[in-house]
Amino acid sequence: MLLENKVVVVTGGSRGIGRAIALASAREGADVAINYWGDNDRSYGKASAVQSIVKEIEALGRRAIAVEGNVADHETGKALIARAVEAFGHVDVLSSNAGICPFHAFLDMPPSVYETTVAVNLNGAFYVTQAAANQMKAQGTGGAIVATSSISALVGGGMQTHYTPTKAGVHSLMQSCAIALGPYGIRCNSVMPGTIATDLNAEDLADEAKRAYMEKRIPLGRLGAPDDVAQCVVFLASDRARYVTGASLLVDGGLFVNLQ
Ligand code: RM4
Repeated sequence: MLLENKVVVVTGGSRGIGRAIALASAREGADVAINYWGDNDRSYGKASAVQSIVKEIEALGRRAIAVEGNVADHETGKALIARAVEAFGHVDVLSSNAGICPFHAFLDMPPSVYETTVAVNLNGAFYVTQAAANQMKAQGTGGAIVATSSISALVGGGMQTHYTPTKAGVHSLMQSCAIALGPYGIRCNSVMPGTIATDLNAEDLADEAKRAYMEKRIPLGRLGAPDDVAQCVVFLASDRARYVTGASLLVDGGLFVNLQ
């Protein structure tokens, strides 16, 4: 078990990649604090999305709590960490995963779309990372922070001019935090998912031509699944990556390198 008796905090953990990270962490022996915001997704039967993942984790014999909060609010990270410590006694891993990607053209993008995307994806990552790092430092036993950056930190998207800078910023945040937090034994790394089929891009990929184009560009021949990313997050969070910090891991099926 790679995360035996660890406490893992996941932001944006009710759906998509975050949900997979929460589940994968529990399967590897962790208790999980799951942040969510606006959980109006009823795709998981009668229970809300977050309650269904809590039940799924408890069915594995691990503990889980659901904590609502918008990571864009600088108080949310502190409250989330406090609830995790209250419930489980300590925090060992932060998966800073919460993010949005409202696809939008550049020239007529309203300030609200730009500012909300930056507030959630970048400011949110900063505040939650800061809150978790302060708790880890106080505990004195190190820790691991894994941010969900993106292939979009490295390449652009015509409908993502607001989004790609935030993913580049998340990657850079982990690089600088690796330096600032190394003295406390806190490792900071990022995963860079490629095109992973989640509700974040369901509308975008509902366009069959777009979906076929993306699949054709991926050497492994398929869109990614959330658990493809979650397994890499578990690795970076685990002691197997004990000498890895300030690094990033592309999880994209070869999409980034595929020029021709
Ligand atoms: C990723 C990448 C994918 C897109 C998601 C929403 O960073 O750009 O292609 O589907 O974001």
